[in-house]
Amino acid sequence: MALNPYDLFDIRSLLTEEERAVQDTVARFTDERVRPIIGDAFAEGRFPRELIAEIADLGLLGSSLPEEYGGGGLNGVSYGLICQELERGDSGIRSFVSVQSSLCMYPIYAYGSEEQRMRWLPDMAAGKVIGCFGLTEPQGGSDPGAMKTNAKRDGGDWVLNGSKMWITNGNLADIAIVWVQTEDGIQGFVVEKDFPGFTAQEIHKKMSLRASVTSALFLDNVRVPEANRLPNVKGLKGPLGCLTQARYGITWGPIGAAIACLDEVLAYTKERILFDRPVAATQSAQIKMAEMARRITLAQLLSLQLGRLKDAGNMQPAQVSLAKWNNCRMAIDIARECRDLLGGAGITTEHAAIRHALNLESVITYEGTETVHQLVIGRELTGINAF
Ligand code: TGC
Ligand code: FAD
Repeated sequence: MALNPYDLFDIRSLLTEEERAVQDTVARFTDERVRPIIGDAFAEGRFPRELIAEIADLGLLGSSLPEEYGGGGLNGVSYGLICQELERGDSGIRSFVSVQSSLCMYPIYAYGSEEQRMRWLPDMAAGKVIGCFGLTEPQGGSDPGAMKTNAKRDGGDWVLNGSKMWITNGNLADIAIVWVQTEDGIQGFVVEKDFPGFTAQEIHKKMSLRASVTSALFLDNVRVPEANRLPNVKGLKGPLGCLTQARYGITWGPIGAAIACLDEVLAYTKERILFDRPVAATQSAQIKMAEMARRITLAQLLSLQLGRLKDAGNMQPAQVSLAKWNNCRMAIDIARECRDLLGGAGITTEHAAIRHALNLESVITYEGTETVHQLVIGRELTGINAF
């Protein structure tokens, strides 16, 4: 029996029935609702916000949170499969879900009070309240501990000043989880979009993640009530704990992007006749595609084992770093190679490869650059901090 070219090691047989059902549901959504429109949305530089309600109805926002907060109670592997299938459509759609689920709902759930959870999480799961996550600052995202944005206590309130850069969902968001310096170390605040002094400015001229909203946030004497401070975490481990959740999902996402690219070139090279034979019949094209399948298979095994470790409560940040590094590198290499195999046709958004390749330039940079993740592993191996 022929093997599935996108699952050569039958990873699917290692999934539970529920995990398979989640994957199938999201795959259908991507095929029917995302892929037909996403090339144009990317070309127009438009996030397809009309999909938000459907994404929420499918239970993809906060899917791992308990049902009492509007979540789906799904395990980590299911969340990973959601990311993979969404990113098979576009990294921007997966980004929207990652930010809402892992970077906004997760900190409210993990670090918030019960009142804060009840106030925001059910509406966020329903897609009625959209969040963004403000950690990176203009002077250097790799070193968030050096942030300048700060909050000072003033009576019962806090006054926030500073700015954040490259914030996904910034201009879409109703609330921003903003990380700031305080006298007591780094703390997180829920800043509501209509608080005076708070503004979001969309970043244009992007060549990557064009079907996603990216913004700068400005905080000019923004008065935030104590009730909006996340009370249960202090220090850099607060935002880094959210990043571990999001990075885990990002290890799966690029597998989807790589599969989409391989799928496209398998079809294209069989049809494209050059020198009296299909390009797919040449040894060099076959070696390239075999190499892609090999790297996709390794990435799938890495993310699945990472997910099983996560679900057993044993996942370590350095393991997430290794998978984020490996899987982003795998996908960007594959997307670029696929773009090449499409020849000139590969340079327009009529085909997916260049869109995925350009998107992956962001994916390999955000949530910790490739270098940051390499240095995390170097530190794990040697015990020496080389940052
Ligand atoms: P370091 O001394 O290593 O750690 C400070 C404290 O944090 C703890 N910690 C972690 N906790 C949870 N998860 C992790 N991954 C953690 N890494 C460290 C650590 O144990 C310590 O705790 P404690 O209790 O001792 O205080 O901190 P450092 O300043 O040396 O920094 C280390 C470094 C460079 C790895 C970190 O700063 C880093 O990861 N930099 C990259 C920043 C980054 O990834 N930014 C992403 C912004 S958000 C984004 O890009 C969203 S895009 C989303 C989308 O659109 O999909
Ligand atoms: P820098 O930190 O200035 O890095 C520049 C270069 O220096 C990189 O090559 C880096 O690898 C290298 N470098 C860093 N440290 C070292 C070292 N010690 N040794 C050697 N080289 C080093 N942030 C958010 O907070 N929220 C978001 O929602 C969000 N969404 C994003 C969406 C997009 C589309 C993009 C592009 C970014 C987003 N980011 C977000 C920001 C992202 O996390 C940062 O871009 C990333 O962390 C890198 O920071 P930087 O851009 O300031 O680069």
